Amino acid sequence: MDTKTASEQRKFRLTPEERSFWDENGYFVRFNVFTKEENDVLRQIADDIAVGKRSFPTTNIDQNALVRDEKVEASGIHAMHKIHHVSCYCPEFLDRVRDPRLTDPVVDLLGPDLLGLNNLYIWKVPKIGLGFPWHQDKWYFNHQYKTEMTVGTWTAIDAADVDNGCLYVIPGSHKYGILKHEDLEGSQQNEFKIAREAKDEEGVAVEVPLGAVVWFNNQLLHKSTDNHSLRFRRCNVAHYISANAERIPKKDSKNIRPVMWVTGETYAEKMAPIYRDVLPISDSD
Ligand SMILES: O=C(O)CCC(=O)C(=O)O
Repeated sequence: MDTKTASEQRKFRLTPEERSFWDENGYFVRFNVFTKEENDVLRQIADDIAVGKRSFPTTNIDQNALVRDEKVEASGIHAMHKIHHVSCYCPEFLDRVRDPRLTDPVVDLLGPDLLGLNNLYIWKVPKIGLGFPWHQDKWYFNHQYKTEMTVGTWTAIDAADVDNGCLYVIPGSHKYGILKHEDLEGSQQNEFKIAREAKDEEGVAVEVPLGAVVWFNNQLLHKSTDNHSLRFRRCNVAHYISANAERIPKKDSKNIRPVMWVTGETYAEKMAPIYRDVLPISDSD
């Protein structure tokens, strides 16, 4: 498929049906967006990072919490949970973030000037892969940026279903406002907090074949369950923000998260620094 379209063509833009589903529910899904071969390129890079064949900042690598807490033994890929800010260090992931099949609908939602925020690759390995609690990604972004809406895309590297830990969403919860998020206890991935007010019975499983993409409003309540199957459930998550958004100044400049240019104009005074190319990996990373 020729995906290198001129940006003004925008052949993957939102349909009116998707737009009204989005407005009502806070997400929508497309099937067959990426081929297995295209996703295999990302999978191979992530696996190479997991086994140390490709360098990546160790601060951006999260082990499975059960392995970390020595509750189960696993190594290599099977000890992985996720890596984050991947598109800041791997050109193939940066290309994916800028792929019009992901960005055309985002331009319809956020406008023509887009920046890429966090970018994750999640393994959720067979049997021990852990889920994520109910949360709203915007709770996290609100500590870093001032803006009305940000948009996430969730690409299925493998088919995802209730057995291997697919996403669950609460349709319409993007209209709830931002709920309180609290710490988790136990062997969990402790980088995530839980929105305890979310009602589990309102959750809808989003089962998808590999290559499908879920676009979601970052205020949408979502979670995922543990992987009880013998299959992997891998995904790539890319978050977008309008370049018109403003960064909230941080005292500690070392902890400023990198923001990647995606498309359109930039407003450096609001968001500096903005990167156009992948960053070098230093020895201290
Ligand atoms: O892929 C998953 O299991 C959940 C990911 C998620 O909730 C997130 O990235 O915010």
